[in-house]
Amino acid sequence: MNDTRRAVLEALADGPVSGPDLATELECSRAAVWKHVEALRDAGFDVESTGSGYVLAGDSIDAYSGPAIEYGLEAPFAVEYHETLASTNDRARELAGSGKTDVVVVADEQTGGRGRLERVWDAPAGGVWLSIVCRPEIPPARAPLYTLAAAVATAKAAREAGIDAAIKWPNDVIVPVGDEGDYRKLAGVLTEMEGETDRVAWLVVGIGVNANLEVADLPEGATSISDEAGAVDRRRFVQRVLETFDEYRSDLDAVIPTWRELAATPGQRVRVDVAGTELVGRAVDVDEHGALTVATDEGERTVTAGDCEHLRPIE
Ligand code: BT5
Repeated sequence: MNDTRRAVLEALADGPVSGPDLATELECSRAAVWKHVEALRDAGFDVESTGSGYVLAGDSIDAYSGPAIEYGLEAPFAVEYHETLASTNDRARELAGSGKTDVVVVADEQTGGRGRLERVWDAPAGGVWLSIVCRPEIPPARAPLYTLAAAVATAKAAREAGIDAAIKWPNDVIVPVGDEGDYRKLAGVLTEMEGETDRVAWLVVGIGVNANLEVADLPEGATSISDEAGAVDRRRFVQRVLETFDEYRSDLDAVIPTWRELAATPGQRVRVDVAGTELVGRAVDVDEHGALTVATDEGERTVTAGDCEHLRPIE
């Protein structure tokens, strides 16, 4: 959002304020003020015209749009919002390829959402589907920390929304069901990158959260925020995810300790599918790069990537 529009919005939040007063305060024309007000209305802000001027209606801003997400966001991201997109990761990759950084692509609906290994990700309208473009100065070995930071940020935002969320290695946010290791999937992360052996050029961190969705509209084994805890204010939820992600990407050493606190995987019996081979055992811990150590009958094995399934404990 440009500075004048943000100033108009702030004045409206403290309003009512008249158009001429605002024009004087911001040193612009009354026509310009009117244009900003119309643009804010288009972005979903509920601007009322009263006898004493313009005022933002209500206590909270429940709009879900680029300017609404940027407004009050305490993290340095620009937000590009689309009602519908094939995949926010695809759009974010385009932006990354043209040199952009610290941009977040958000869509209400995705028609070609992707999971890992080209799996389909169901993304109907009402969810939180976003992709963050960043260009960190890190070697590729540190990149998985960004995926873990995204899972940490998502799990924390879900907990703030009243959900008993946990992380399943490496990147799923789940809601445990019972104490036999069962769970439902609330969110997933898909990180894509380009770089050379010693340096990351860009990272696209895609986060998909089943926010305000009916479980019947989701694949089996999935759950949603609205089903677990009631509808969430998606604008605030996205802000919290971005703010927490920003906090951890600026302090990568804090990612693993927090991940451990939120993780459901260590201690579980797991089956990890690593490029076609299966590993079964007890998940022990993650190392400083986010790799999982599994105690198997043949000794400890460390896996850096793969699909992990929590198994029922052996009686
Ligand atoms: C993931 O893949 O969990 C990563 C999902 C990332 C989605 C985000 S949305 C924004 C951005 N743009 C994109 O196009 N993608 C990212 P994976 O671990 O491979 O899990 C995929 C599997 O989860 C599928 O094979 C289904 O079984 C299941 N699944 C599909 N849609 C789901 C949903 N909405 N909720 C829960 N599970 C789902």
